[in-house]
Amino acid sequence: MAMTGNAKAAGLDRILTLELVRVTERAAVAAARWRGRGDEMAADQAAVDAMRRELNRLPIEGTVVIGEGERDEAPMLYIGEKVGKGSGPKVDIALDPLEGTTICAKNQPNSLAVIAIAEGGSLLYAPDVYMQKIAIGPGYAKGVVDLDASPLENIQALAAAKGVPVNEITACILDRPRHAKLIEDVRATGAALRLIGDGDVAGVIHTTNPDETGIDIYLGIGGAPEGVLAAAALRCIGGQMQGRLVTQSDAQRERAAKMGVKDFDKKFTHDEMAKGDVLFAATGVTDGNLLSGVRFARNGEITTDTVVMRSSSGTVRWIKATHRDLEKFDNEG
Ligand code: VTB
Ligand code: MG
Ligand code: MG
Repeated sequence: MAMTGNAKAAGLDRILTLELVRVTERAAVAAARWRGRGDEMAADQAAVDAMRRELNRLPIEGTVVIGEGERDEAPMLYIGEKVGKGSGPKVDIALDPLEGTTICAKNQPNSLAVIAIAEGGSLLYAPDVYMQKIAIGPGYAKGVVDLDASPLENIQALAAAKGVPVNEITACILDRPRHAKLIEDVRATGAALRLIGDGDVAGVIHTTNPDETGIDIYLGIGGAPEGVLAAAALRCIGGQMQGRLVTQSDAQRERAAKMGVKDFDKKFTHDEMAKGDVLFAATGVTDGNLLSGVRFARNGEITTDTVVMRSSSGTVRWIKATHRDLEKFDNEG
């Protein structure tokens, strides 16, 4: 199924879906070796190196559009970096080799290796600023919740749509001082909270399976790059999300403008942040609510747990893989 030229009319070459698994698996394994060692930088660097090495083995002409930062601050997987073998479809890539570096360093739940791939020009080029976000899982009418509605309105509407009392709704929010008012307002509705230290890509994805994760809605301000990654996931697995950039200085607005953002106050829906055919993969680094962390067995076998999905088909695959002799291939072309 070799493919030449650009992505097909039907979307991206589906063979890339499974190729992506290897990319997040390898990043996750590299990061997992640093779990619980209190060294966020080392964990992140290991994930970045591994992800970049695997990406450069893919038959794509890829451009990193959401990555580790601007070229002058990130030596690898910076925004604009070309990755892949250079032959194959032209794709845009959003990635976070270790989403939740602090979680990994502390060996707490839900750190992930994450990537999304889309046809060129179809991901929002989000600068590294904050984004105000709201997300719920699939099965609800469009517009049940809204970024501009109050927490009370949103939680009540969601509870009614789910057919449960408000006190059976759980909202996931990043535990930050900037969310003091939001946290108070959500508690006042009667809903429960899951306060997380980091990792809002996982937080958003968790809304897609409340029975398993206990999370019905994600609310609050997190990273804009993480917002686009989460939007890509929801495009594939279902659900609704809205996001709005939060710029705090002229310098940030300049950066955003340079990346093509025209309207700073625009409320983006998830399908505006990630258009067209999108592939998304995430591998658990530490144990999480939907994905197990990497396991290192005494016999040398390594087990990884990955979800990989594609928007045009809506296929969601959960892939538990056992790896033997993983490092053997590290130095191949
Ligand atoms: C979130 C979360 C990330 O940053 O985007 C958050 O998903 C927002 O930034 O895991 P602050 O830490 O400044 O609140 C992370 O926690 C770290 O990248
Ligand atoms: Mg990162
Ligand atoms: Mg991150």
